[in-house]
Amino acid sequence: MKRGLFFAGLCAAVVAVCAQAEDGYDLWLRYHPLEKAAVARYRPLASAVVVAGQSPTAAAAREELLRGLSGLLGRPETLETQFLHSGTILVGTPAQSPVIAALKLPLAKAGDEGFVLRSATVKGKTVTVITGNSDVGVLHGTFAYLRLLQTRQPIDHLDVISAPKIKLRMLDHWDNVDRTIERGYAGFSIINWFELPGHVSPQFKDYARANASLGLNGTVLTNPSGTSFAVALTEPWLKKSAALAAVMRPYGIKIYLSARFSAPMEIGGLKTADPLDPAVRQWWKDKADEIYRIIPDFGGFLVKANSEGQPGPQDYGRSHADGANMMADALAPHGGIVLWRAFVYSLKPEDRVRQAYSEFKPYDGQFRDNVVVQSKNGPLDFQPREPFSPIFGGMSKTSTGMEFQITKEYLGFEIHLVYLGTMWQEVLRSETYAKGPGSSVARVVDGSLFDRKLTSIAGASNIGTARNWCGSIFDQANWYAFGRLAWDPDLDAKAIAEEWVKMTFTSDPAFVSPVVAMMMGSRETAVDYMMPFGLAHQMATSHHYGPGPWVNNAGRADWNPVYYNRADAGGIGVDRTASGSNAIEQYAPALAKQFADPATTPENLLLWFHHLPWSYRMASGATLWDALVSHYDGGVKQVAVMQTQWAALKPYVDEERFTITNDFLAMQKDNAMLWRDASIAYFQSLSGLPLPNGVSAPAQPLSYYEALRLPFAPGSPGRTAAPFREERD
Ligand code: GCW
Repeated sequence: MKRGLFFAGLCAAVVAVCAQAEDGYDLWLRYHPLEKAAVARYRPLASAVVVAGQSPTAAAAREELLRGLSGLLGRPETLETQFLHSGTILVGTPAQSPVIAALKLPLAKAGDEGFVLRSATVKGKTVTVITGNSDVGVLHGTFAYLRLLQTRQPIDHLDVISAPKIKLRMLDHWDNVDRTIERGYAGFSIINWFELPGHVSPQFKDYARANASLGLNGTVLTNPSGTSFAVALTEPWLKKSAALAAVMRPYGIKIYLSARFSAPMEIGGLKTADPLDPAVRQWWKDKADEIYRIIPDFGGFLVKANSEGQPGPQDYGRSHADGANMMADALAPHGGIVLWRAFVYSLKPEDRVRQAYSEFKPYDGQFRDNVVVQSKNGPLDFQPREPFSPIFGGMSKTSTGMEFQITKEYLGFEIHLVYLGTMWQEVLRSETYAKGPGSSVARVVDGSLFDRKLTSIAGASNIGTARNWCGSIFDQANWYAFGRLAWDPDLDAKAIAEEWVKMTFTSDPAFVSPVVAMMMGSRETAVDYMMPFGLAHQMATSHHYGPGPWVNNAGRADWNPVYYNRADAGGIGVDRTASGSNAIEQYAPALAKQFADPATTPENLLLWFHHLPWSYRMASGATLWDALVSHYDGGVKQVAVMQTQWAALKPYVDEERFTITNDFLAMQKDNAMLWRDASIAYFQSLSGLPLPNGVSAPAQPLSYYEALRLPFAPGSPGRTAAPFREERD
């Protein structure tokens, strides 16, 4: 007896310790017990479960529901339909469950992957129904139902219909086959190619769960850059991918691979990769047939061609359309898709930000139906702030897919706390005016503006072998927000942040509201201390880690910070109006007109579109010089505020997650100061103007910052792994 008590006490102590030590592995699917009041409210409505389906996907839904309910409320009974009682959750499609079918729920609106959640009365019993037209819809509904509990929403009168607005919702891995990750800041690739296909790490199932919980339905396993990934298209490697596909399949997620344009030469022994050469076309057809024999539900190819040194159709005098269509023809018989990236640039005299549109617009309408032209959100390169790319709205006869960067290459890696939901919302809600007002980027991407059936959104992943997946806890929010916006690009970034905070930490309002406030302001804060007013590409060196607005690479007179800021004694910014590169002409006339005049250009993009004197008067009445310096300084002050806010929240967070965030905020503060001081030191050396009141001079002379060689951030072995690295930045 005594011994029993001792053990009980020991276990309780261990549980208490374990409960505190959270390493972040569980992401937003923690399912920790809810507080008593919530359990009392929910448990009577969620005390038993009937899952009708038998498929692996239905099994995944059952497993998740039991796991979630057991954790949140206490284990439910699992029942057969005939015994259902009040408080039962009925799960399945109408085809599987006559009881659900009899309710005649409005499933038409749920589509192939959506769901209906409904409170109903069956045989006099109060039940909750989780249903969809497919098992995968039911699975998505299951996650959505659990999210309601995790975020403390009412569940007694449920009447939810939800369907994804975008067809392909993709997580793109820039993972190299040697497991390094290009622009990865969270360790190595979670895909262990060496162990595949013999062993699939259990982490992969958790990866599938996390993605399915957001409704993502595709993942590109390999980096579209570099040389090594062609090997992934050979038979032994396809078998490795097939093993991963088997784990992803029950979760409604297809796998895609990057296709290296020169693969017919590298792994096929051909002398050319010319897309109009019959032997090359046949090679891709045969390759597609082979892939589908091994992975019957293979999604398709992601292609980076004629960009940053990658091979492509232009090597043979052919167009992007020729290249994309060749692959599309090979995949079409199998239902496969080509995601052809519009991120192209080569050493041409044309303004760098004009190039993607210039190269693609002439081919509008010439791409096959199974081709998506996938553009980054902005015309340049995932900078802290860019206007939206004119590809969106500018190509009405092409499926133009959105590509966001979840991994924070230009926004402080795993170190800086920067919530990207607000940035993506800003892009998605931008007006293209392609068909007048109401033509937002979201309406282009969801296909409704130009009536496109094939629609797509992709995020360059931020995950790796770090125990917390993303390198930092707050970067999990970016994976989460991307997935939620992929499902519904009209969701509100603040609402998404609130959900994530509640699911990841606690629903205590004393914690939720300050943390959400921190997140909501965080991107603007980073913009302020790094690149205010539409400045872009001001990073020092190839690691992109710190400031270098003075960098003007010898021998590379373009595409460096000086090229992008054009600062001199007279002023700063790039003239992209008719008197400059005229990049504004790529936008709809209403926008081009707005961007033509500094007075009507949004202030946060002022220097993107205009070269202005330091004395230019901002709307506030301050000079551009004073306003610029104040923004740099304000950004640093805001990081200090975030530090204080976080420190005050210690009582609400476990030690481990508190500490990593606290440490990173301190590093962010140092880094923000460096950005501010170096930028001010350089620009002041040009403007010769005094600093505005309240801003102190940079701690060091300009020469100090110029000479500084920043160490690489930890935990990012892949950062230098890709070839062409030095040529690319
Ligand atoms: O921003 C740049 C990155 C490259 C990346 C490229 C791209 C995959 O620095 O690392 O390569 O974008 O999107 O193709």
